[in-house]
Amino acid sequence: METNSDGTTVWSGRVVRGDRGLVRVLDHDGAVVTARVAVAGTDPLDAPCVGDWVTVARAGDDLAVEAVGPRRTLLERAEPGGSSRHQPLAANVDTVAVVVGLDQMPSLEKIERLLVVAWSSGAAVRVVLTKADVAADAADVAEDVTTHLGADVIVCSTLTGEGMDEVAALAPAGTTLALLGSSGAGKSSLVNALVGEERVVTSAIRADGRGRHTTVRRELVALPDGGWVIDTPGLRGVGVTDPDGLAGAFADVEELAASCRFADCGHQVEPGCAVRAALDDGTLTLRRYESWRALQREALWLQRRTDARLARDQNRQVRSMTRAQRRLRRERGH
Ligand SMILES: Nc1nc2c(ncn2[C@@H]2O[C@H](COP(=O)(O)OP(=O)(O)O)[C@@H](O)[C@H]2O)c(=O)[nH]1
Ligand SMILES: [Mg+2]
Ligand SMILES: [Zn+2]
Repeated sequence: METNSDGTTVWSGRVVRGDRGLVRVLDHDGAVVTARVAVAGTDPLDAPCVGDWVTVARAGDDLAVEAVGPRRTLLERAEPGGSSRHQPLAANVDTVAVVVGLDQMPSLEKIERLLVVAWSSGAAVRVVLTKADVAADAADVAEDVTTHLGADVIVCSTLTGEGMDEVAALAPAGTTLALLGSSGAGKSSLVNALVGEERVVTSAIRADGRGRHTTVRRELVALPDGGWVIDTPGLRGVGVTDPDGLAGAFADVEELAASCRFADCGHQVEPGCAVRAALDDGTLTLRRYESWRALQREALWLQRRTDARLARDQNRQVRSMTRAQRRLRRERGH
């Protein structure tokens, strides 16, 4: 902590919770304070989010976030419905666990989408299949996910404790684990099991088997062994933001595509297409190929929209600058 000549004190801490205009920040003494966000900027990505390291200035009773530290990684999603604005979910994450409840096993495509979002963050990625106690075929499902999605899988249960050591090993001291998955998947239960006490509210599954929204705000929790875990809210949808994110989630397909004869191969009719060859000999399933194409289309479409918006914003800025300059010249009598 530093004290400035005007009596304000400045210290740094980590955002444990984000709300519009206000954040909760954990300081070095383990106290959590509420600070207003004084950082300028209109892009939601510039606002401090859970996991950010921030500088907070205190002047009397007023606490304000003055600066957001550089982010090593950023878990973000495009808001569903084709918005070109990205929403930050968690910053400075080392590992993203895509959490899937074995009781309501989603389609491989849904998991693939979550994997693309997870890989786009720049963090390491795991699939955590939880509620193993209710599934007779947990091992088979795990093998399916590994072979079809190429992801490393942990099977666990917060009820029996099975696999929980492996989950805990995802957040060693000094590192941050983020849990990503749909509502009711079992994320908050994992946080509670890692912490060893009831820290976040879990919800009963509704009679129709669908989860309910209970974790209203994202929350970062410090673990007893020095690691951190971030419980993200059950998202109804996650849009992929970044075509490059597909490289992690579809490493197998992208590797094939890289060995096509033509660099701009469309994988349709081109000779020497390694992707079509793999489809023909069965090493690549049509399901995975089509999933790859669909997510790629979505990411590219969104990227074009984002680029168009950025260009628009920039044009607007240039126009208003030109106007200001013209006004200035007029006032000076030129
Ligand atoms: N049988 C069983 N139920 C679980 C397990 N983990 C979570 N649940 C239940 O699944 C429901 C949703 O869990 P919750 O942690 O709130 O999911 P979240 O929405 O992803 O945070 C709750 O009723 C939990 O009690 C588990 O390992 N085994
Ligand atoms: Mg929850
Ligand atoms: Zn090809």
